[in-house]
Amino acid sequence: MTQEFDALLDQARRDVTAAADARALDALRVELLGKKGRITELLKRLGTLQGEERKAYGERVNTLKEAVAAAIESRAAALAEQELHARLQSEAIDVTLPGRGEPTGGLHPITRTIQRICNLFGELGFETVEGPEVEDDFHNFNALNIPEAHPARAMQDTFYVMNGARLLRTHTSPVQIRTMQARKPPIRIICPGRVYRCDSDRTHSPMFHQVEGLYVAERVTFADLKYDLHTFLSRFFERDVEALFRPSYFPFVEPGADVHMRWAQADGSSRWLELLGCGMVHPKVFEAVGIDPERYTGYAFGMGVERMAMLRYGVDDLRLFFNNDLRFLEQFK
Ligand code: 2NL
Repeated sequence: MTQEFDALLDQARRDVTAAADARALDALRVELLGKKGRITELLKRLGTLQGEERKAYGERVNTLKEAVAAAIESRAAALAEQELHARLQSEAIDVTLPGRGEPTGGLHPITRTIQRICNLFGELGFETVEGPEVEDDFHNFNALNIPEAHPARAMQDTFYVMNGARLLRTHTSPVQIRTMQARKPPIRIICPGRVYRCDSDRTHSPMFHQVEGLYVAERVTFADLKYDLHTFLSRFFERDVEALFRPSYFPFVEPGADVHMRWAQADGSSRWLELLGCGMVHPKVFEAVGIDPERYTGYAFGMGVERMAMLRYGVDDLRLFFNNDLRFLEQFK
């Protein structure tokens, strides 16, 4: 009898120690101490015994049962401890590690170029003014002395909306027209924004950006225009730009000019690069907005933002600005 108990306790201890996890240990608990467990079966034998024999047997079975229960409890505690340790290991957080940080956004190179242009003209006393992108004939064409037959007015060149009653502005000049209508000189403004032309190929986008400038006051001269544009260009390109003013025609200025700058070539030579258009505001434009051309003069200029951005950043394909490819855009952060 004692031998049987000792063997059972021995085996039970070995099994309990070998239980790899809580589930295996639980199965052992049922097998040994459960309703139909081996020790429970031993206890049932009590009913067949009497007197001293029964008492001695009962004590031994109880001792056995407690020893098995103690082995199970101690193994359970060890397993719990093990599990806690494993969790502490796997869920450990090193609070001394540096943060991962958030991905940062950045301004589009066209936006950055517009801001740069407006800031530089701001240093020359210009105020930034914006206006509507959907315009009417008067502000976009008539007030600018653009004749009815001018090709810019044709359907192929301009996006008309509302059966021709409105159009998408083809330049930002209407903002200057509206400002001249609303204010009295002196006026010194810079007008950035989106403009639209019915044009789409390798070098033309139907939507692009322009910055136009206007300075109206008494005795504004072409010398002011040359000085201000030369100053701007030198600051924009961060070097002493050599500029060339070549006569050119725009209906809204007289005289008019294209501005070129000397551009170094890879082979050491240089060539003239056209950058922008400019001129003295045409008297017809002043008349259209109610400014006396006998008292006031003014200069105006206009430049394409994409072109300025391409030159500054060395971008060779206009379409890169509109593809929204992050591999391109992330280089400007
Ligand atoms: C170009 C040429 C130019 C203007 C824009 C202008 C505006 C008013 C009156 C007179 Cl309200 N002129 N703007 C003048 C000359 C040239 O732009 O090639 N732009 C990309």
